[in-house]
Amino acid sequence: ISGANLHRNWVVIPHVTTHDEADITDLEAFRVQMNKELEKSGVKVSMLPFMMKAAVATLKKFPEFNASLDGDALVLKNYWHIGFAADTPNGLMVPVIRDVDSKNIVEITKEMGDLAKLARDGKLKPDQMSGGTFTISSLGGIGGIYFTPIINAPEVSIMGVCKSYWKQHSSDGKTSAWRLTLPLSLSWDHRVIDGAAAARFNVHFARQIMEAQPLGKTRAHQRALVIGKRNAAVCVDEFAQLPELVEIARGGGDHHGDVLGARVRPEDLNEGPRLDQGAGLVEEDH
Ligand code: CAO
Repeated sequence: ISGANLHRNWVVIPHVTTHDEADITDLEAFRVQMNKELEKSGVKVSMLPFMMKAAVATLKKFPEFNASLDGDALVLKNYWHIGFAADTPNGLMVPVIRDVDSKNIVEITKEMGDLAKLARDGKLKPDQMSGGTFTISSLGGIGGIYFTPIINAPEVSIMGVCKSYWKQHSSDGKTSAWRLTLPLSLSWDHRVIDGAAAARFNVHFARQIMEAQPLGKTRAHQRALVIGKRNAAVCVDEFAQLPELVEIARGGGDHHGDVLGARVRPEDLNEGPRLDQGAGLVEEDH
């Protein structure tokens, strides 16, 4: 089904792929803990929804990646509809989750499950596969280390992720530690994006994930996760039943007011990283 589109995109778009890696050790521990708490609800969260949140945070910082090329005009999108590649008996399909910025991890997980099932059953409607602004193609459940994902036009970039693996990292050349490492492969349209921007995009994306950390020390705080210590995507999950993973919006204002849809007590936030001194407010050039 997708063969003609893939061929056209490969031929028409000058693709370049930039590879990088992200340390997901802490995020994976958080995900495992979250799934234990969600066990009874039947929801099982995979890495992909976290990747989607990290993608939105990164796309907000690099808007030219969340765009389409219309003739010679680059149209920047101020919404974040993220497609995900799904492997189906009928071949590759790309369902789209709309407004990922305003959905929490559990909502994204459920919608992804529903869309993936529709895709496998051949029941996806055209509007469920259109309007995407960026795509993630995950082979993480299968294997591989790096690959070149094909851009899903009219989008101008796509993130490929492969299976995470344990790798020894050293920050000083003297000591080292085993870290769970996620390979990233970002393909980008060279008519729109240059190599330096693509490398910065990957570094920022990886940092969103790497710096993800629970907000505080108590049980309630540990359900709260910050993605990006001092930047856009701050996920907060308060009391167990229905985790509220939210994003602190960019822009000014008191950060408690910026927590979208969360029921978070200021004291919960204050025990964590100094959100009041920058989360979601600081433009940091990682
Ligand atoms: N590293 C290690 N393990 C990973 C992982 C990663 N990056 N990503 C997922 N996994 C694990 C999951 O945790 C899960 O493990 P458990 O069963 O032990 O919990 C297992 O792999 C299966 O995950 P999944 O693939 O079912 O779930 P997902 O949310 O990661 O992906 C979907 C969902 C629909 C994207 C996937 O099923 C799929 O179709 N992938 C193929 C996409 C594809 O074809 N891309 C290529 C396009 S170019 O031709």
